[in-house]
Amino acid sequence: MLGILAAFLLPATSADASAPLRTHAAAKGKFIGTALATGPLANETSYKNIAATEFSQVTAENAMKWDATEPSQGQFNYSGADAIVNFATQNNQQVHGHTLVWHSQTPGWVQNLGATAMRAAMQNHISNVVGHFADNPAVVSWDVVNEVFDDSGNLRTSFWYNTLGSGYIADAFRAARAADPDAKLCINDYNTEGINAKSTAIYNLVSSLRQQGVPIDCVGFQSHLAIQYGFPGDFQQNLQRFAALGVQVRITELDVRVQTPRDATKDATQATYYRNVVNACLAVTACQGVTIWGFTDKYSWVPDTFPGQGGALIYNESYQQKPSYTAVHDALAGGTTTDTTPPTTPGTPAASNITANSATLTWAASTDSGGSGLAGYNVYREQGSTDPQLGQSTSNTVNLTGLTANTQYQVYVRARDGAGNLSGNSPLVTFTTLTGGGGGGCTAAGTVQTQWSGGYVIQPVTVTNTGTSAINGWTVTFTLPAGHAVTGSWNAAITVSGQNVTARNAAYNGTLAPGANTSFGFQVSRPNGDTATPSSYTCA
Ligand code: 9MR
Repeated sequence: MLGILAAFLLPATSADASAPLRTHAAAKGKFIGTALATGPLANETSYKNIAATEFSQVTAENAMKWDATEPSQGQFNYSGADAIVNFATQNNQQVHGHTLVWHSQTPGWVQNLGATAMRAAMQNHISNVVGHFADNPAVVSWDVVNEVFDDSGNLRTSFWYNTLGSGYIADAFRAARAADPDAKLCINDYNTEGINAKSTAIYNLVSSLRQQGVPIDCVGFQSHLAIQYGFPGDFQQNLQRFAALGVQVRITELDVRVQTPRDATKDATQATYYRNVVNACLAVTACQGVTIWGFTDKYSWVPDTFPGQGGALIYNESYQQKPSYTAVHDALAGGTTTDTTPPTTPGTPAASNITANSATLTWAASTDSGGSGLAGYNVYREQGSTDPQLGQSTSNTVNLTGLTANTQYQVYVRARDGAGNLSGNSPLVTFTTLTGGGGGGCTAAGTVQTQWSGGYVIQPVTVTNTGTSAINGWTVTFTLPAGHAVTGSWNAAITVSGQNVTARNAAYNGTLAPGANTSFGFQVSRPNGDTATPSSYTCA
């Protein structure tokens, strides 16, 4: 009765705002989940209450892994797994099975098998574990394979791969489908939130498996993030490209660690990461929901694995809600209003560490007030009608690579927010990459042609290609003695910074065949009576 009265008397928004995460998630057609540990689930009332009230989905943090379910060959133990599935059933939650085939937490007896026996053991394990839950409506999906790629996008050389070759992946999916034709079957990995070599390798694998008719339905993005590494600004775009393959996607193990101790600033940054992840999932129809890897900082894998880091979850050690909880809550509860306010324009980039094919740019950071938060920066080359993108970054610095040697670049930066709004263009920075050296390098030597009390002429400075292939552009650097100043030059473009002089080829003498040479010259003024001249020349 009281409840009915309260619902009647309170304004709808207030009742709505105090609703748990799962209520808001359900209204958006998504799940909000947590990993569960069996110890506190059995022993701690606060843990149990929050797990039941706030979440509509659970994943066993460890209880369904191979070392828990089949510690000895053929001896299956479902005590922990059943405890979690029963809890989920009582609380009307769905369960994601984690995980069937992984290189970690797999007993030694599996790892030591030969190929035929290992394949049979894998199929038997999948068939037993998935079969055990196949008729349970709470268990709706499985991580069939976990972390099968390394960070470069090559298949991980685990004992699975080393013994069975890449075919174990398709075999595992087929075995899982046979054991439960209704469960959604997933591949799961970390460091795959943004578009990168590893996520692209998974994308290609999923695409190829589906073309071959291998039953794979879903891709999990673990999302173990850290505020010091920046937010992957292309997360939503990445989810979307997988969705276009026809698979479901899900955030499977979200946490956002900080360097401990926590403070209000770190908490606020962390909260934007949580909000951005939830918003990315909300924006992608194929995203089923978000699972957080635990909910209280009292129980988290982070401090053990990353000493000095922690505070990664949405409740503190005393089960109090953190700003990250509010961020998840508000993102799930948010209306359909979208952020249309772009971030502020970044400052003028400064170029440093310039080589023949790379350069570092740094600029004054942007801010974002539109709600979705600053996601990162895109870096473009000014080239007229279409400006190609040279790189992107999640912080206010980028290392551009793959540049062309001895080439002038005019570059600007635009900030990007979580909703994809782009800021205005920063002012341009202009820099010129160094000469490549043509596969062997070059030398430069200068001769004093004439000198007088107040100056001298260096002619020629001979530039020789000492390499084995042609040079397309050269750069000679040298140092002027104190008080000396260049007053003229020919056959090279000279720039001076303090006492450092850079001479680049003119348009007509940059190409040198192996062994060929060319020359330039310059004139310098110096204090009366000074007899010094530059002592050496460096060619690149
Ligand atoms: O959180 C899990 C921790 O309790 C275990 O000790 C650890 C063992 O490898 O696994 C942790 O969970 C991992 C998950 O199963 C797969 N992705 C990475 C997770 C964090 O390491």
